[in-house]
Amino acid sequence: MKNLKRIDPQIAKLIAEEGKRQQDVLEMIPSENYTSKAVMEALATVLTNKYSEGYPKKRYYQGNKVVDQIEIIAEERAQKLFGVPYVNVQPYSGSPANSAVLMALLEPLKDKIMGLSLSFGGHLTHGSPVSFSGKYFKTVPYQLNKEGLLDYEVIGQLAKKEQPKLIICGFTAYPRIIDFKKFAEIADKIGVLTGSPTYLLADISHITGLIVAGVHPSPVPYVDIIMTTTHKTLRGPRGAMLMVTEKGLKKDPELGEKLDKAVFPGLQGGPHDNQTAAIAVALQEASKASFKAYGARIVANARKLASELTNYGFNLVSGGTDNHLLLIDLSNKKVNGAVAALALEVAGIVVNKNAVPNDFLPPFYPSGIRLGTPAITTRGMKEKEMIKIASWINKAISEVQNQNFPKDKEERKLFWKNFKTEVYKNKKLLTIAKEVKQLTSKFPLP
Ligand code: DSN
Repeated sequence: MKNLKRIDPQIAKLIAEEGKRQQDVLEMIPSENYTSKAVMEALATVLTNKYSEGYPKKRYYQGNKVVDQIEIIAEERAQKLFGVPYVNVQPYSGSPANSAVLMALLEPLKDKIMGLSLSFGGHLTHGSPVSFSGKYFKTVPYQLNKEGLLDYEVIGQLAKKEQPKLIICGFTAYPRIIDFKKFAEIADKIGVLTGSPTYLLADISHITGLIVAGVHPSPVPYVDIIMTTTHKTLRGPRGAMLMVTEKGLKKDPELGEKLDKAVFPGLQGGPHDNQTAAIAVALQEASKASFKAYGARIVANARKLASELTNYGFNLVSGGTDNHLLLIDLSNKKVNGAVAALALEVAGIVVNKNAVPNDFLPPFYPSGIRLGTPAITTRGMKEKEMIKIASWINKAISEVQNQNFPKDKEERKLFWKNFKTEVYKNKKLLTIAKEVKQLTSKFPLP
């Protein structure tokens, strides 16, 4: 970074600070990860200088001979890795990619989307009323059952009644295996009932790496369209891909063209060619045998962490995990997710506050926290470290549990303001942070 240091020392210093933060703490937000140096090298290249509106060999600007090759390589690698006939690697990120699916397939204010409710672990773009997806399309949210699990029977009944044009499966806070076959049966039945296709979209952003590694079933045989971000368990740069399966093409042979048009010119301008190159690199890395071992290790670590935390009396939504993430309902510890997440951050453990199914608390102070193992597994941590991490989490939460969080809005604001000052002085949390730093110093970033 010698040029950056010289030209803009202020930004250079902050980037270095963020690098140190990432090194010193346990990054346990389940949607975060560390890319390889090779991915970052591809990002920081001359490709950022280029405009390439359009698609390979059909551009609106000259000078895309090299970029065409890069984009084709990225597409071909994704086709091979996932076993799909069509890929678009241009979406800037997950939300634009999901928006492109809606734009390609649905008529605004008329057609219905059926996705998991945001408060149960769905995504904003799966039909939440605060997002484009819920404002411009009719939506029918489904929920999880009392155990925090998908109830395919109930979802099927809702689909039959509401007859959505698009069903979305794939979530941001669901710790269990998704049965894509059951979702397909639901969508196919609606198609037969209405005489026009009901599309099934799998948003696999969280679990892509696990699917590639073979530790989560693939949606490819069952769904029509797949959307994935590239920066979570796949460990690439920020970005997203849209894929169409053989089944999707059979349902609608123009699905690929429709998605292409929705991405560009529908929603985006020029693709970020440096990002495309970095996606290609990540896909190459994910095709190696070592990536399979990585995926299996993510799940083994999450399972170990889940069993240790359960032994400490933590209440895991759905009773455990099959994938990379854990959703903890902290109600029995008498602490909310906002207080717990901040205390953990002071202790060097970075998670996010999260609503739990049927949460009685508001989204800013929800009842739970969400944490996961993709990033710490990238650093090489294993079961032994999970045992230690669980004991630190337990100690840190003990420091802040059993507090009476006020119900009154104004009192709550005051409590939160005081807590935000006091928590940084908590000696026990600061001691944990030191111990965390000792551990993380043995596990360098890629
Ligand atoms: N923000 C992502 C997550 O944390 O799951 C979803 O877009």
